[in-house]
Amino acid sequence: MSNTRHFPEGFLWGGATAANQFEGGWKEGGKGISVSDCARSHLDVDVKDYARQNKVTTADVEAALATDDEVYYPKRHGCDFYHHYKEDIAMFAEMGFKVFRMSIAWTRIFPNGDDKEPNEEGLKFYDNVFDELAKYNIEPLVTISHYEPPVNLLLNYQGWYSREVIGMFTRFVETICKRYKDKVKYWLTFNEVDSMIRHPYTTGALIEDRFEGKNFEEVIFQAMHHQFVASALATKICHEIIPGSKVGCMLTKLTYYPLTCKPEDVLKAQQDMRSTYCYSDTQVFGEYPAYLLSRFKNNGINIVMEKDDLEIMKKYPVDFVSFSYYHSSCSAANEDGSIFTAGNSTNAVKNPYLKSSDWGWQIDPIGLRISLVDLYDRYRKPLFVVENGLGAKDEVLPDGSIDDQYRIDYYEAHFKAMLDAIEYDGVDLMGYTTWGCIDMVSESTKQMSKRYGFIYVDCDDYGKGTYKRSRKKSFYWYRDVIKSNGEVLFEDRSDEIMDGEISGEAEYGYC
Ligand code: BGP
Repeated sequence: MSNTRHFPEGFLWGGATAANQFEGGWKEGGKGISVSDCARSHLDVDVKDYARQNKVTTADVEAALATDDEVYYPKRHGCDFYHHYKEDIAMFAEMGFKVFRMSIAWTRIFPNGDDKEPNEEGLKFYDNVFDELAKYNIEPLVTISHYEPPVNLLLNYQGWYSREVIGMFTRFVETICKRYKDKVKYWLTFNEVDSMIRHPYTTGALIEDRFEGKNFEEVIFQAMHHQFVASALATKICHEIIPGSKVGCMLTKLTYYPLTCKPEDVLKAQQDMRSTYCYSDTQVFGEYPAYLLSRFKNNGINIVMEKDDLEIMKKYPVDFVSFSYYHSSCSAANEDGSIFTAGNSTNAVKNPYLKSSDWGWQIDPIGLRISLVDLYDRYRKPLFVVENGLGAKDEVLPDGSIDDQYRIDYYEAHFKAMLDAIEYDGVDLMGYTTWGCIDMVSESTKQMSKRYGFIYVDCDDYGKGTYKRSRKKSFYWYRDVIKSNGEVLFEDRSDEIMDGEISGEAEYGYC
């Protein structure tokens, strides 16, 4: 017996990538060097040790700039989309993608950020990519800044702490909006704008040792203030140059549950949630929430603002809210004796009811529904899940196939939770792009072995391999989900259950 539940007409199914982890060609076509090109992998440390991985010094950047090595700087080669884009887009089309999320590397257009003229070869590359997508009726969803500030801004300015960077960024935005006005309708300003707190180097081109004598928390919030103003100006520019364009903010949705019903734990969970909402609150409502202003006051943080900043932020809020969701975590007022696990560039108190991925991220499809409901109730703006997925170790079998049933189980449970949020909770969800629809270098650990894709890329943690693409089992499954607009998720599988292959509850890979 089949059921007719399905996603709304026109639902934007697709996949997501970012130039800094996927594109490669780091020195080709006139491209300049970005902070991500200088991000060293940490194959030699515990993958859960994010604090160490996120700590970058000026000496680290100087060492990176002195070498062309790609083994320890894997974002330099990425997965070579630069040379494989036609083949990759054809495979996305084969899966039936309606939308493809990608970023434009700032350094491909303005190699140093402060250049007078844009780099024509870089502009042409993205023309080619957008034209290829158009051939298959795939809408691009473009992240303007996804961990790609030019390293020049770090070395010769003060990264996003410097006010001048706003002008450089808006020139970049104006250039790409004018160039791609007939090709790109959906835009995101800053990927995970909140991530400046967790990894100020990649998000804001900030290194603590360059701000001696300053309160680094204040430096981070000053840089973030500049990104808020830049984001509002980018929204204005997009709307003016491309009538009908839609511009979204992008936040890391870190969902916290109280570890117990002790009021102290509940309060801690509320505060933890606010610590992630404060940035989207600012971009959606166009003003700093009172609780963030209190934090500034209580921590002695003084943000320097120009006369019109608050007015600009108020005048140009985002059109929709996009977010990444990978896991949930627990909050405990007293963390003594708590078990910790890894999360998305953060550490989390473990939830005893959840299993975790190979990298320790706790798998929680219901948490996605809870997140959607919370965000929609809070903002009443269309939502877009632009990252969600399972980083796992895949094994290529002797016949070349990859049986990633664990990934299918993960997605199936999350898709059902998403549809519940739409159908039962009234959430307005525009679309969904899986993170890493094709394998690429991981952001946190810079590993290739942490794979998210439906498409396998033959490349190891040291960059060795043919870079040949192949289809995993999940490739065909996602194709069927998109083709049926989700109906296939509800097909009767009693035969399979009798064979003992599938149970009502998804089983996930975990460590
Ligand atoms: C998000 C980033 C992505 C991506 C993803 C998965 O925070 O926006 O760039 O990489 O997390 O994280 P990781 O690659 O560390 O597994």
